[in-house]
Amino acid sequence: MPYPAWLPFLLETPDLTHVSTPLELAQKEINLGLQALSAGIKGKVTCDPALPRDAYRIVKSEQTVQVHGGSCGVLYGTYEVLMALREERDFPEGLQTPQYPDRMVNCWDNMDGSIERGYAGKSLWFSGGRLQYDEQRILQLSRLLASVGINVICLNNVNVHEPAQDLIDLQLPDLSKLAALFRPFGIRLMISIDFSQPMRHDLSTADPLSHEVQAWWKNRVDLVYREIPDLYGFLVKADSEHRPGPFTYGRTHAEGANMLADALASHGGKLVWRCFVYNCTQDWRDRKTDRPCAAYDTYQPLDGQFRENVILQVKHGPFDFQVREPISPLLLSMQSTNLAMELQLAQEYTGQQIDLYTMVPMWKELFQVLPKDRLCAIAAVSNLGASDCFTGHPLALCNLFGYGKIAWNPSLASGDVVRSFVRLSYDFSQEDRESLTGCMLESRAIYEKYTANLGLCWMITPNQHYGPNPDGYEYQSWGTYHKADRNAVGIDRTGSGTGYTLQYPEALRELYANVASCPDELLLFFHRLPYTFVMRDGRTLMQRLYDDHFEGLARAEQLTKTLCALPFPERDRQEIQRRAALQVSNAREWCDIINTFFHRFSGIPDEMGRTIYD
Ligand code: GCW
Repeated sequence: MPYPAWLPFLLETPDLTHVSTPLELAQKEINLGLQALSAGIKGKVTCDPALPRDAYRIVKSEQTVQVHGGSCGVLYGTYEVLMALREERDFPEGLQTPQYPDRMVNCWDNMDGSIERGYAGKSLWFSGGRLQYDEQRILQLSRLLASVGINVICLNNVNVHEPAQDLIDLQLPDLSKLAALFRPFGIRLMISIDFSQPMRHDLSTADPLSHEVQAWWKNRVDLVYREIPDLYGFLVKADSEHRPGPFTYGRTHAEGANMLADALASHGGKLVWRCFVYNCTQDWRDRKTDRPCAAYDTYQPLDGQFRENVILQVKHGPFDFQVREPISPLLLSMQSTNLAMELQLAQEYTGQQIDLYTMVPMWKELFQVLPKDRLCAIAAVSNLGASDCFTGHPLALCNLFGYGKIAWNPSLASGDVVRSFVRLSYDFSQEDRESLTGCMLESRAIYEKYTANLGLCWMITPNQHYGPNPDGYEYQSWGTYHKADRNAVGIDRTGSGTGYTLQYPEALRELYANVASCPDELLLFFHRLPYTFVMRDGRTLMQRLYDDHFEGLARAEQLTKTLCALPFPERDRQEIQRRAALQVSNAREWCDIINTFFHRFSGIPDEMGRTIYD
């Protein structure tokens, strides 16, 4: 079933026969779009090879709107024209260029059709061990991605299980066909590879310093580029959560990444190397190892040793996409290495596309501390799947939309991005639009309050990662502890504790290390504090834990009431209402279980006398 998402006025898919470039596509799209919008003006698209690839300029006269752009900018400018008309706003003035040249989506799709941490149905392109897809849906998806400037898609899971290892061996012709579908949209494919791949081809080692291994990769890459000359490159998860990597051979990650980068270099390919490396077999009794320190400890000493076509991809926080984490200090410390920041659109720890959770305000916090020019690229784990609306929850589409917008221009205000999404997606009155925008903008703060607030992380049900289980990860090997006892909770990560704060540049180090200046939202991430600790607002820590949870639940109930009263089209209404009801019961479980958990430890009653189940 076609689902136009935020482009409902573009129901008709352009005829792609004979279309192979973004310029040809843009010329079709502008005519289709202006007609659909009954804009009463003509459109003209021209490509100016002197402009940067993604740049465009929109020039409007009485009867025409012209888009001048670089080879992909023509298409971005075209979608901008159509969306601005639909939103009844002005066209942007002057030359528009993106902040980051490479704006990537990483899909964790497995070849059996399942998606690791996928909450929107099956894979859109894998099934039964091979590539298999509905062309129309791929075109629809490409259009969505291109309309917000996303230009790279990694098709397969970073955990490269069998048979995905065959992708670059046996399935090249099929990959090449899929690449051709994405190409007119300016979207390039990327493939996740397994570091030990040569060993499936009769080599006895995958040592990056072995000449035989280097030659094997060079040869493999040449074959791949013969079929897909514009492949973006390879994505690698190595020495992470039991994946193979250079550590097996006593080599550094610079040696591992550079070997692959050298094989890709002559084709202009990039090697994207993930920095999600930590000890996942930690003994919970070990109080010295502190997982958030791991990425910096591994990679910072290697700064400057990576080839020019290597990009280190770093998760935005030092743990793993919790509802609130401080920015990864690795992102602030690598001066001479190409960096990409990794976000997660899939709501693994943030409500699994059941609970409403709009991420743009959370990302904006990162850009407040991250100098914009630190990154050369940006990546996000996909929230897509074969559900009708692509993201399971129709409003989770806003995270894909917002990601593209923010990746293009991180200075955009959260409210403007969400308002655009709402305006494009629904024919609502202004009052209803504002009310939906309000719900979406406060959704993250609400979720944080009823789940693990004040910088507490990992109180989630193990493996599944939905719903509360405050001690679920406490005695496991993943390095994810809160250490709650009858007096106190949290971990001292300052210089006198695990030393994690020492990884930050001075200003942030001071801010976080000092209890008096550490933001409330991160207090228990950085400090171990007694329940009787008096917070800035005069309440005790214990009271804040109770108050936030009751407030989070009450606001979740209100939020879902507001949502359910909005006149969504039938297509979305049922899904939104069903998920809203589940969100309220999830919020209630979280509120009651976390409050009971702390009450049992501390024995401190709620000052307001509300019910805490014991
Ligand atoms: O948090 C973990 C997820 C894994 C994921 C891993 C990663 C793809 O639970 O499912 O594996 O992060 O980012 O590599």
